[in-house]
This record gives sequence, structure tokens and C-alpha cells, in this order.
Amino acid sequence: MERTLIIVKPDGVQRGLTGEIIRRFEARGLRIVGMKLIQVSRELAEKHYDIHRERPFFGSLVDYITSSPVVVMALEGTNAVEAARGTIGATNPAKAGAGTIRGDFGLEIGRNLVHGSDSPENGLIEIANFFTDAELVSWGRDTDRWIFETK
Ligand code: DAT
Ligand code: MG
Repeated sequence: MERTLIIVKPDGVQRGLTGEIIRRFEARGLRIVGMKLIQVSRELAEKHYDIHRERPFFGSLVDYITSSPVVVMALEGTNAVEAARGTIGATNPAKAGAGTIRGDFGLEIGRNLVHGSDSPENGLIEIANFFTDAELVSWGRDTDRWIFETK
């Protein structure tokens, strides 16, 4: 089943929104298969944001994600990547719809609270950057058949 990497960024953790953010993904039906609080190193941050290396905001992106602890999650479900990005909202919170995490809790692009992978391929790559195999748990929920039409 499809997997995505979610990061509650430093502002989300510092503002006490971690639980609210996790709640929204859980309520959506996504299954948590990995989760931990970590301090991201500059090395890991630069790897995670490598595709943005040439962008003018790369330095501030790395500074932001390493500025304070984050909560990283691997989530699994049907269309996990697209579903999670819908729950997160547009990159710029000023343009994110009400009802999305960024639209409900954010104002600025450099404080947009949460990361979600942008493709199933990148989901797997990003999860492997943040989690060891031993930190990921394949499991079934008793509610799965009420969320997934086919398992
Ligand atoms: P997303 O996080 O929605 O996947 P992205 O992958 O295009 O967005 O960019 C990664 C992060 O970089 C994004 O969460 C915020 C920052 N960012 C993107 N575009 C930016 C811009 N034009 N100015 C400043 N920061 C930007
Ligand atoms: Mg992105």
C-alpha cells in the first residue's frame, strides 16, 4: 500500500499542534507505520531538500527544519500521498483552503507547519532517509475494512 513521509515541522511542534496534526491524518484514515520525535541534522535536512538546493530559499529551509525538534511519521493508505497533501493544503498557507492544516494554522510560506511527500516514489525515498527498517511496523487495524474497500 502507498506510503508518504509526513513531518510536523519545528513551528508545529513548538506551537503544541503536533497532536492536532496527527489527529487529522488519523481521522482521514491513514495508518501510522512509523513515528518519532527527532532533531534533524543539517546533513539530513540538506539530503531531504536536495531538489531545492539551487533555489534562493534553500538556506532558510535548512535553517527552519533544523531549528527545533520535529515529529516525523510514515503513513500508509490508499492514495496516501495525494490524500495527505490534500489534508496539508497549498504550500503557501495564505493560499491554503480553510479546513487544511496550513489554511487553518498558518500564515507564511516559511512557517507552513508540515511536510508531505509529493509522489509515491519520493514517499519511499524520504521514508528511507528518516527511518530504519526496524522503525517501521507493518500492521493491520481492526477498522481497516471500514476505511479501505479492498485490502
Ligand atoms: P511543499 O512543502 O508544499 O511540498 P515544495 O516542495 O515546493 O512545497 O517546497 C518545499 C518547501 O520550501 C515549502 O514547504 C516551503 C518552501 N518554499 C517553497 N517555495 C518557496 C518560495 N517561493 N519561497 C520561500 N519558500 C518556499
Ligand atoms: Mg515538496
